[in-house]
Amino acid sequence: MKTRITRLLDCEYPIIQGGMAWVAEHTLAAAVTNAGGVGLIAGGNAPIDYLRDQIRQCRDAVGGKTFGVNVMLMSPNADDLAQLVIDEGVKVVTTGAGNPGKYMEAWKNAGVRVIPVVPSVALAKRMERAGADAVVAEGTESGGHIGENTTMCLVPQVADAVEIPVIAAGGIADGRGMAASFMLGAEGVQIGTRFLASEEAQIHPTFKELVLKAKDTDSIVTGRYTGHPCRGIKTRFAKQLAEGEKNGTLTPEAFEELTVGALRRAVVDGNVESGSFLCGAIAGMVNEMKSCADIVREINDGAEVLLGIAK
Ligand code: TUI
Repeated sequence: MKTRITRLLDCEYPIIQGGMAWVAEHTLAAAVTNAGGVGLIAGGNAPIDYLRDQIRQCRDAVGGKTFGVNVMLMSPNADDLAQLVIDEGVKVVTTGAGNPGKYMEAWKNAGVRVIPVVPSVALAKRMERAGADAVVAEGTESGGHIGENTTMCLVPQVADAVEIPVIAAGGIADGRGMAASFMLGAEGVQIGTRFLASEEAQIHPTFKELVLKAKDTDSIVTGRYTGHPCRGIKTRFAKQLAEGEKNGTLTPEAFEELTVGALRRAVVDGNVESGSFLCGAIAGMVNEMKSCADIVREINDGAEVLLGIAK
């Protein structure tokens, strides 16, 4: 399938991988890129030397094919990572959790394709004016830090509001979700949760088990009162956070303290007592481990059949 996204990113399929902190390292990113999509290395809060090494290992593994970096704008390392992607000649950057306006000029001058992730029409329009090449319209079904609008409502409104191509995200894990996104005006999809249950994802087996076993009702949003709502698997720990938030026994400060380092505890340690297993609401539909190549091909081929453009 060819769209403005496959042309912009020089890839076979208009499928990009979500920039999941701690999860999206070079092995996963390279696997998605080598499958014909666009893999991303997530900056998260990681140190710059580590990320430089990740970028180089990914580049070595993909033989000239396109991969990118996700810059989490709340990270204290965001300025340094913004420069690193330029220094390393990374071709694609997505951003999350903020407005990347201050980096836009430097990235554009360096020829980087800039794709901000946005939770609203207003931010999509602002990003287009600032020179973004495309936007990811991310619905509240997504894992991690989320806005309030749903994918179904957000994608068509963003597609109507901007001229640049729109990539849909949030709740997409098969060909039906991709085809539906295209019907809403998207020209690509960003997928995170489906890749958690991939053979190449270098995450703790407990995390994969939680995703594979999740039902439709097994995700929960916590932290709305901190200003940074996050969706993840409804573990006992997540339920305790939600309860403390609701009944007032956990102050926002105490909440932040409990969740510092919680992504690492989930992804690296598989710690269900105090880890935050961020993932999207579509986890209930992810029931089988597969290779990234199979995931990308099946989603794309499924969408092509539904859209009536299969060869
Ligand atoms: O960024 C994400 N997902 C994330 S980031 C993350 S790490 C984190 N952990 C705890 C608290 C905060 C971050 C885990 N998952 N997705 C993209 C996304 N961007 N979702 C929402 C936004 C967003 C929100 C506000 C983008 C822009 C924005 O703009 C505010 C402004 O400055 O105008």
